[in-house]
Amino acid sequence: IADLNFLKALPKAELHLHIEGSLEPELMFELSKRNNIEIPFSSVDEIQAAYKFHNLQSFLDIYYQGASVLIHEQDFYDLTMAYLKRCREDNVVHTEIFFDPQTHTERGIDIGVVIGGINKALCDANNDWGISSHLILCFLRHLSEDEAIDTLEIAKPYLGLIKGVGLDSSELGHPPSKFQKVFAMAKELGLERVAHAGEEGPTEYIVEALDLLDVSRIDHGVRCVEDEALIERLKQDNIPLTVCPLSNTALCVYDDMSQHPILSLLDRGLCVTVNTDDPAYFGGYVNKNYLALSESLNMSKEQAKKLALNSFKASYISETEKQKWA
Ligand code: ES4
Ligand code: ZN
Repeated sequence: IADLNFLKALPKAELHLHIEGSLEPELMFELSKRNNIEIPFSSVDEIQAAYKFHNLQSFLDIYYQGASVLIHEQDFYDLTMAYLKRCREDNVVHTEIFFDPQTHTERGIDIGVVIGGINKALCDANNDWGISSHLILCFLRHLSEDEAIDTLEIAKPYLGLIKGVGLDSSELGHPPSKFQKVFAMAKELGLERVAHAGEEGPTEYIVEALDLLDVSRIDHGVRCVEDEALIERLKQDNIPLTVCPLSNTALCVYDDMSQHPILSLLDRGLCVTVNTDDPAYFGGYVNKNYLALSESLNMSKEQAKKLALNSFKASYISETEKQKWA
């Protein structure tokens, strides 16, 4: 069985991380004071006590509220730098970071402030620690496609800093088909495409993301286990899944980690990867997610190595960079 020291030593990439979901209660509390933003908690302990979720929506409500303390470029820098420190501790040498511009522009924060602060931290971590990264702009699927198109429009001056687009937030009732136009525009602009699908939503949403949004990765995707033909297609077409074990148990997608299908999907030849999603809310960073698989699913060292290798294969680093980790 792969123990923590073995897992720590493996070089890993993270491909599914919402930067707003890395806001630890301590920093949230500090920023609420620094920026004079009211949050309905009077201590770090009270914030932590509120983190009991029963589905995706019950989490999202608290997650958007937490993000309201982020105002200045320095706040986005501090947020991102704190996450990158955790990457360094966990031997995560490459990370592809989601951010939700609409969570901030809706509150009157300029997208340049958001991207500027995040990007400065990414540059510093690359220079100081050799951690490489890409940024993926996510559209909030509970909002309209027109609002997603507006967001892509205001991001145009920053496209040199953005690798791709994604689709997140409330999945049920907001199928990928709703965003066909904006994903076609993103493709035209040369951006990579990913989408959350098959976390809470049905397998049809995974198929739609592939057919209508032309995505090259699926975020979560765990409900593919319900459709044999889909599993075969994901394998044939080499579509990776960015799986988030501790997220899935925190949001009650599975009652217990022992029920998680990630290792059986791995053994069936799918390119599955291990990620944190929203580590400040779901109880741990990358190594803790790997460790949970060892403890609950008896993950072997071979399986852990394969998962770490998959994280580079599934990433958007160049083929020459991939050689380094092969
Ligand atoms: C998310 Cl776990 C999850 N699912 C969908 N959207 C999200 N945004 C942040 N975390
Ligand atoms: Zn996610």
